[in-house]
Amino acid sequence: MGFFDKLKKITLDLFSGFTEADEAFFEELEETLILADLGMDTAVEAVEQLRSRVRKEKLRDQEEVRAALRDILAEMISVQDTALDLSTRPSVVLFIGVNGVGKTTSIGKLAHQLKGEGQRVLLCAADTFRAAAADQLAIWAERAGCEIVRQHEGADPGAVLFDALQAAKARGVDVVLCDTAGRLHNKANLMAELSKLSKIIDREYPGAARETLLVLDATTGQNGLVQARQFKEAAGLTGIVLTKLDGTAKGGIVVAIAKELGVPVKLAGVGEGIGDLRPFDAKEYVEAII
Ligand SMILES: Nc1nc2c(ncn2[C@@H]2O[C@H](COP(=O)(O)OP(=O)(O)O)[C@@H](O)[C@H]2O)c(=O)[nH]1
Ligand SMILES: [Mg+2]
Repeated sequence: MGFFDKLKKITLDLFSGFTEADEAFFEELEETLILADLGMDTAVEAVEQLRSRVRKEKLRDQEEVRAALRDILAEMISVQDTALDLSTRPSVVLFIGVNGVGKTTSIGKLAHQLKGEGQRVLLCAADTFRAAAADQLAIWAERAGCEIVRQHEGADPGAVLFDALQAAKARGVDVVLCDTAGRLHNKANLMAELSKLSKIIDREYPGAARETLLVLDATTGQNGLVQARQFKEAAGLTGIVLTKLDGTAKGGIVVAIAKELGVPVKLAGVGEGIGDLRPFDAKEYVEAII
C-alpha cells in the first residue's frame, strides 16, 4: 500500500465511526493526526481550529466537518509555489541532507525526469567523502543518460562544483544537479562546506536560478523537523524532497515543516526506481489524508 492509501485508511477508520463532532471525535482526530506524524503542536492546533469552526459555523454532518478540516490543513501547508525554479541556463540544484536519506537516488530520478522533458542535465559529484558516493552517482548518470563531473575520493567538493559549472557553461547544459556529502567530520564542518558550495555558485554564476533542496526521509518522523531547522539555518532552503513515502503512513511532517519553517515540500520520493519521484501536491495530500 502506498503512502496515500495508508493515510486514507487511517482517516476512513476515523470517519467510519463518525456520529457527531463531539469531544470524543476531536480527541480521536488529534491522535490520528499525531500518528500521521503531524507533530504534537500542529495536530493540537489543527484540532483547535476545527473545534472553533464547528462551533461557529454549527457544522454537523461528516462532509462539512471533513471539508473544514481539509481547509485548515491546506491552509497550513500552502506556502510558496512548489515548482522548481530552473529558469536560467544552466540552473543549479543543490541536494543536501544527512546520510542515507536519498539524496543521490533523488538526483538520479530527477535527472531522468528532466532528461525526458528534453533538458540537458549534468550531475556534479560533490560528495567526495567516500569513493562509492561518486560511483553510485555515476550509475544514476548512466541510467538517466546524462553527464557527470567527478574527481577522486577526498577531493575538495568546491573544486568539483567549480569544474561542473565550467563544464555546464561550456557545453550548454540546462540543469546542474549537485550531490553533497551528508556527513563530514562534524556538523559545523558540514554546514561550512555547504555555505562554501553556495558561495561558489554565487561567484561563478551570479544570475543562476538556484534551488537548495533538503532531502528528508519520511520514515524518520519528527526527527526530520529537527534536521530541517538545522539545515535551514545553515543553508537557506528553497524546498524539501520528502523520500520513502512508500514505506510509511507517516508524512505529516510536511505540515509541520510548512507551518513552522515556511519551506515547501516540492518533490516526493515514492520508491527506489528511476520513475519514483513526483511533484508534491499539497491539495492531493490533504485530500488523501482527510
Ligand atoms: N523505498 C524508498 N527507498 C528510497 C527512496 N529514496 C531513496 N531510497 C533508498 O534509500 C537508500 C539511501 O539512498 P541514497 O540516495 O544513497 O541516500 P544519500 O546517502 O542521501 O545519498 C537507498 O537504498 C535508496 O534506494 C524512496 O523514495 N523510497
Ligand atoms: Mg549519496
